[in-house]
Amino acid sequence: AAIERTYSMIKPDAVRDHKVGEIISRIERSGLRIERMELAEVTAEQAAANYHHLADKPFYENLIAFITSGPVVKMVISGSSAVAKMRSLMGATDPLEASPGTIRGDMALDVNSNVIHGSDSPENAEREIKLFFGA
Ligand code: DAT
Ligand code: MG
Repeated sequence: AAIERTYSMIKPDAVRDHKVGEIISRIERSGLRIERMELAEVTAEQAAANYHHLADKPFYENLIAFITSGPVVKMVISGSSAVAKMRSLMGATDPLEASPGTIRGDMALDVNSNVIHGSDSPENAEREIKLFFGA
């Protein structure tokens, strides 16, 4: 499979709850490579751009408030089929539906604070890497 890049970030809930090390360990154990990593706060502009597809949802305001509520760990991750591989490590969006053994299945309880973000396509990955790390 093709070597590709994806964008991922450990969300503010997981940073607050001291889960960064465990999540990074899971990513590294999977064979994916962390190319870049930075602790930073998501700006209002970045949050709006990252979640533009959800702007009409009732939970949108909460989602923006949550993702800007404290530092996140931003990462560029690379490897064979990195986009799909990260999505598989993360598990389903709603932790109640995420399988045991996935990051969300093991570490999150609630769709409002589901521990980690990962791009959903190679095109979105490149767009999100630019959005969060610059050109
Ligand atoms: P994912 O994060 O798995 O890519 P998404 O892009 O559909 O999922 O949604 C982005 C985030 O929005 C998700 O991580 C949590 C929040 N979200 C999605 N659906 C939700 C819902 N039904 N209720 C509350 N928050 C939701
Ligand atoms: Mg998404």
